[in-house]
Amino acid sequence: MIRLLVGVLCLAYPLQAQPSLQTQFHGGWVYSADSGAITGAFVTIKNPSPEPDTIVAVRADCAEHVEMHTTIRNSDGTMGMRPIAELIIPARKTVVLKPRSLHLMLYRMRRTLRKGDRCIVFFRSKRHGELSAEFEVRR
Ligand SMILES: [Cu+2]
Repeated sequence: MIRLLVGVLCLAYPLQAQPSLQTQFHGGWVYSADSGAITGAFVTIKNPSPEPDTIVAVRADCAEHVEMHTTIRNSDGTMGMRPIAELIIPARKTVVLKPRSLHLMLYRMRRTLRKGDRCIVFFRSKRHGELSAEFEVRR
């Protein structure tokens, strides 16, 4: 009986331990947008693992194309943005994507999104493969 119990625990442990160390996505939200338009999306990304993780690609069910962007100050003082190929989430750290900072750009919306609608965003993580998160249209 004890041997059986140990066997069951050994099988169960990796299944329970893995998700807790996976990169997590919290509070994802997106601006409302018309079909075909461009919009912005934001989320808090938490890496509970002792190893860094890198987001190398993003896609969404509601848009034909998604880019990760960073915000920069142009030489004339105005704000601009540019795509980034990778987003590193350091070990045991949280990275916040928010307006006028790091963000996601959703291009060519496949449908009109209004407040309360949802969009599923898929993040390709170097360490964990494809991870999905539900984003809600907030405003
Ligand atoms: Cu942008």
